Amino acid sequence: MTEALSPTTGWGVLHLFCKPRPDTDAEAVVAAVKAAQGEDHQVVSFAVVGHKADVGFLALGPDLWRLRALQSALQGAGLDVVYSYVSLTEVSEYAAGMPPERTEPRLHPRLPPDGKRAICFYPMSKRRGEGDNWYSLPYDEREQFMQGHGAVGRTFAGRVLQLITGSTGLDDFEWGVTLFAVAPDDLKDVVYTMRFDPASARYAEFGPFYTGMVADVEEVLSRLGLR
Ligand code: 76R
Repeated sequence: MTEALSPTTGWGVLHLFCKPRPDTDAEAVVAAVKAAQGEDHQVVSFAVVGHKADVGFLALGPDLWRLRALQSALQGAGLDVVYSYVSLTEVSEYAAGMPPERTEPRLHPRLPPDGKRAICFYPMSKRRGEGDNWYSLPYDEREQFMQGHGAVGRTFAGRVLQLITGSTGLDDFEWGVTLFAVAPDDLKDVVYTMRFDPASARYAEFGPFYTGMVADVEEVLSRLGLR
């Protein structure tokens, strides 16, 4: 076995968005997911709605090699990866002062959350424009913005769980945003509401959005007609 490559804090996170081929082997997909689970490694499966993909996997855990092995096994099972995102779990610098019972679930989340079967993923960055440049603001101002953001976010408690994973230097945007919600319109509501919050209104830039339904990998493949 190759020696594990792990972040010093937190876990690796790999979002894979796939499409089946005519020769996709559903049982091999199930086996790939099962093999990637265990010893802190988790894989959340979801059916994707819309043309961008058919099935999505959110894999996370300490060893990047193990995430890579999942990608290879899914490809070997006949899935084409049509989009992906690489990031690491993190505690936001503005949440660093929170007690461990608040920060620990950010670094080592247990997924998927109960009762939140609607999922969306999108990558985002904070703007670095000539006028509005997040990174040229003093810390206190950024902290104020993020306190406002957190206060708006907390009004969605119980309906939406956010998983913010950092990707500066790792992938094309600065964070992966994964939202788990009770109902699909909770996703729309939280993202729309955030658009008015200055941290997003002035400073957020977004990549493509992927939406789906969380279920066991067997169920996702059955619902796609693959088994
Ligand atoms: O971790 C915490 O709960 C503390 C408060 C908090 C932080 C620090 C928080 C709460 N967020 C934080 C950080 Mn968030 N969040 C987003 C988006 O679509 C958009 O406009 C933006 C995408 C949504 C929908 C959302 C929802 N958040 C961040 C960061 C990191 C910034 C950094 O470190 O510089 C990003 C990129 C980001 C983006 N946020 C919440 C929510 C919700 C629903 C909450 C309340 C969560 C809760 O109470 O558990």
